[in-house]
Amino acid sequence: MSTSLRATAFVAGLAAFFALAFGVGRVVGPLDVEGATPHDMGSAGHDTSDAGGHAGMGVAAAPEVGGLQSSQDGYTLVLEDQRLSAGTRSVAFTISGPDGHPVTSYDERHEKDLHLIVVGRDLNGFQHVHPVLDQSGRWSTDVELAPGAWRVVADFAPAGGDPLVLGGDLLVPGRFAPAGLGPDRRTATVDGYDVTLDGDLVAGEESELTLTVRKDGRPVTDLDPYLGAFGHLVALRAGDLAYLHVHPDGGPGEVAPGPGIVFHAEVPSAGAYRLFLDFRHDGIVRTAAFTVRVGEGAGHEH
Ligand SMILES: [Cu+2]
Repeated sequence: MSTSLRATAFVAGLAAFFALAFGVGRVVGPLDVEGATPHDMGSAGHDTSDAGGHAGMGVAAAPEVGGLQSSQDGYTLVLEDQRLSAGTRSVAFTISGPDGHPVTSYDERHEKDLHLIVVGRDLNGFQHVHPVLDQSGRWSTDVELAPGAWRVVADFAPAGGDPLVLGGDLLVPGRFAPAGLGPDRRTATVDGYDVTLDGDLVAGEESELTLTVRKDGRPVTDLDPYLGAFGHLVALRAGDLAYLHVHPDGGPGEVAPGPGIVFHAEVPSAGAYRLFLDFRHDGIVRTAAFTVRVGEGAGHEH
């Protein structure tokens, strides 16, 4: 191949890569979030503070998803570096407010002022971390980065304001072989724990999911509370990484500490989703990952 041909192929390859990394989100999801700002998914479907809610409305209101844009309602996620090298790296950012200055005051939700999800665009490498805020409004935390395109999703509520979920891209140079989504996966094994997902997600409808934790084949009945719940479930839609954060029915003291953790979740559309369950046992937080495809309409089965 001549040099110019090679350059052309390289540019075409780059263009394809960027189309994949940045374009897909804009064309895949017919996601109308107008009038439906992403709310705290902890109360998915039960939020009565929002006049009208989304249940029982004549027009199907968009389920609450977030993370698709870097700026909303005057608040902007500003990543200090949009390119970082691979390895254990400090990711730093600010949330700039309507006055243009970094927000320094937040309302705590689930025991933290801000929840940060860092995940590969291919839905691998999921990390749910809690950055540290300094007096200037700068957040920072260490994350593990492999080469590829990453998504950074910040879930927070500015003091006195509505909850927001903002997302930004982070690029890590190097040799990158994107992993395929793979087949549906309803059982995950992590550090000797088997976690099973029961229940079906239905597009545009709330449905019940039960995640059951076993260790060495025996049900775990003494899960530790983690950030005010026995489990935290994040769902990300393949293709654009639309984000849903779901919390269980009832907290510690209200429901049994395992083996089953019951969630109510609503996904905005048909398609493939990866679900990540964070749970804590014997003092250690672990993450179980599942892959679920959601069909059009109700009761889809494979
Ligand atoms: Cu969190």
